Amino acid sequence: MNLYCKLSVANHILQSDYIKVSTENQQLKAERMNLSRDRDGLNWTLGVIFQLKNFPVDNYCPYEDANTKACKPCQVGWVLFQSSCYLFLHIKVPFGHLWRTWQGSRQHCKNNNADLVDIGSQEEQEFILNNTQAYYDEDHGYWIGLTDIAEDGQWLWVDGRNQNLTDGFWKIQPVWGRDCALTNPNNEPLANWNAAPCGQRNRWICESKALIWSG
Ligand SMILES: [Ca+2]
Repeated sequence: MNLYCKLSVANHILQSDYIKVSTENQQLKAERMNLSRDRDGLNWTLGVIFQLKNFPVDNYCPYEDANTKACKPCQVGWVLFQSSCYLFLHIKVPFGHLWRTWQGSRQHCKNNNADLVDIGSQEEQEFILNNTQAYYDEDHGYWIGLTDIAEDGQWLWVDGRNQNLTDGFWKIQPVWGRDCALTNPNNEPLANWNAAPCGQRNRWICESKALIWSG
């Protein structure tokens, strides 16, 4: 074999090696993306668990069959929307209805590793509309995690975020003596937040971070 032939064979081998390596490289890149997505998801889950005092395993990870438990994004009975889980309280008790004050509602959410709902977007407002209904009379609705009880006129969400009266989905300008907000299904869908006396008893909505979220 002359030199040209030898070089040409070597070139062929190198070319096929190159194709093999670059295919493997592509596969590794794809695997790396999958792994980093899984890692982000697990970090999210860990972050949610670290915020809890106790992790209610049976509520989040019920038995799928006799031997296998599988974790779900939300506790049993809660509804998943984007990266959050929601509990809509329409509880009926034997002697009427279980409605609560704003504080009482908030305590119930906290007892369930959640807080009163924080409505941060129009999508979330619409999701909530789809899961609530008018009941009892025009003044009753569902407590949300918004109050100006600390300072009159300074409306804050439960995480401390400020809520302007010109943004959001207010129906009326809140008035003195009405320090807690509810979403009222009797009103216009995108203008249905009312300020109400915190001691009024209403249904309420809890929100917590989903246990599982892939971003
Ligand atoms: Ca929210």
